[in-house]
Amino acid sequence: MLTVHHLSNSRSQKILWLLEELDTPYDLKLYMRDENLSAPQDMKALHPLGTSPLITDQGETFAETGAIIDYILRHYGQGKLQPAADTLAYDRFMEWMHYAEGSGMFPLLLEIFCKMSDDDTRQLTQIARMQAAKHLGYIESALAGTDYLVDNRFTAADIHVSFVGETAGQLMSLADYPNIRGWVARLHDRPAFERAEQKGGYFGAATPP
Ligand SMILES: N[C@@H](CCC(=O)N[C@@H](CS)C(=O)NCC(=O)O)C(=O)O
Repeated sequence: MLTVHHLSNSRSQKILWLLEELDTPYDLKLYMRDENLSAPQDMKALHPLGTSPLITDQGETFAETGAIIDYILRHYGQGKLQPAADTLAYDRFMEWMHYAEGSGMFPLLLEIFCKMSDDDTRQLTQIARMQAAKHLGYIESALAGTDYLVDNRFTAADIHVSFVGETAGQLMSLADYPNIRGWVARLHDRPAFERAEQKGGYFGAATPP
């Protein structure tokens, strides 16, 4: 059975949520962050990156949220939560899947790293904020007149990209982004999200990196 190595209040909540949506059984191993909010040594022993999420399946351990979502959809999804592969919707779906960690998270992580630094990072923080505004504006406009990112139906891309909206909400006001706020609230209302939170512990996002 697939094992999810779940670090408290981290991206691996997305993997629990995905598995709950798919009704796929899994073993859950819980890990707590250390005093520096890093993953504990036990996770580093599993994979050179030691970051969360990690999954182990068939004796192999994998990192990276997007790759893990793709793995689970291919091995356990039975075509659910993603468009058919030969459609334009699938190409858009993949665009969002790569976007989440490839671009969307970057300015938010930059701001978090600036907060962690003792140096004067005001200029860098300002750049991070400008970049974040660009990305939040992009997601906001993609959600205009639609409940979900792809084809107005819930897919794993919503699960993956929601971490950008949640993390941004912890760092700054989302008053100018009503579509993002409504979308995140809609996603958090899903029974599978709530089940994942019950099993994995409270998920407030933005304790990262
Ligand atoms: N791009 C990676 C980022 C992984 C990552 O940085 N995860 C954070 C938790 S949300 C983490 O493991 N932090 C603790 C650490 O790096 O020790 C992914 O999507 O899996």
